[in-house]
Amino acid sequence: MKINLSKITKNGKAIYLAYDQGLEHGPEEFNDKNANPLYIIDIAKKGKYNGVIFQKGIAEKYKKEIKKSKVPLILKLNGKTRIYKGEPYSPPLGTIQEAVNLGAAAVGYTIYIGSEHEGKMFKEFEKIEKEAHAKNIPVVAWIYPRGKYVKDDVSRAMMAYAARVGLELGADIVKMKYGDNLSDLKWAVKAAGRTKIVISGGAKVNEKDFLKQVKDIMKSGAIGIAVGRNIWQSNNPLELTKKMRKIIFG
Ligand code: FBP
Repeated sequence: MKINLSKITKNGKAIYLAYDQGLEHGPEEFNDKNANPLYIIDIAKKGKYNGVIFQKGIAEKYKKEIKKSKVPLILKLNGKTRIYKGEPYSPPLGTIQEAVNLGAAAVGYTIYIGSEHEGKMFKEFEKIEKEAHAKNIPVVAWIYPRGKYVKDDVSRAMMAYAARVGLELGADIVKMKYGDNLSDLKWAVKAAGRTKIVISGGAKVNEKDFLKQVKDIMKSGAIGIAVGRNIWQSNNPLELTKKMRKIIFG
């Protein structure tokens, strides 16, 4: 099924501002400024992001401001904390109907391939995807190889596997991790076929390293980045966004 991605891309490219870390990592990732979702909405708006990623709670409580910002909402429909250290499982936390009610332009869903619970996540993803596509809502799948059987989640084989699983399952965009080897990433992009790839930002690094990563992403054929900490933990998120935009959109 061909889903229209025009609401969450520009000239086939995309930058998304990810802010589901409050659930995934806990508020230890935040400071006085970026603990406030309004700060994030402001960056997303002024930085002209093609999407801002929130869990349902923030999307509901800040609905008015998100709508006013005109930044497309990508509603994350599952998630977990990192307190439990067992085999990873991300349960569904919201529905497509809720995404529609919140005005979401797309939905996001995490699958940990390789986990003992992989099958359950596949099944739950399938339901979400079917309902989303019936309403022409794009599905962004966070595909992260993880669990005790995964030795190196960003090896050439694992990156390509993550990308390919996205294509096989029918995701419109796969959000995946990058291990700093451009040729591996190019192979992963190939493995994804017509499913598009965006790369996860990762933990904060210095500006030079971050922008090098963005350059690699664009050389690989991926369509862009879904970044959180490197932007909203930066002292100057809009300056950095400008530099990132220049690389992505030219
Ligand atoms: P960052 O740019 O901050 O790494 O965000 C990307 C992201 O995928 C978030 O959407 C998510 O909360 C987080 O990373 C999950 O990271 P992990 O599962 O590796 O802890």
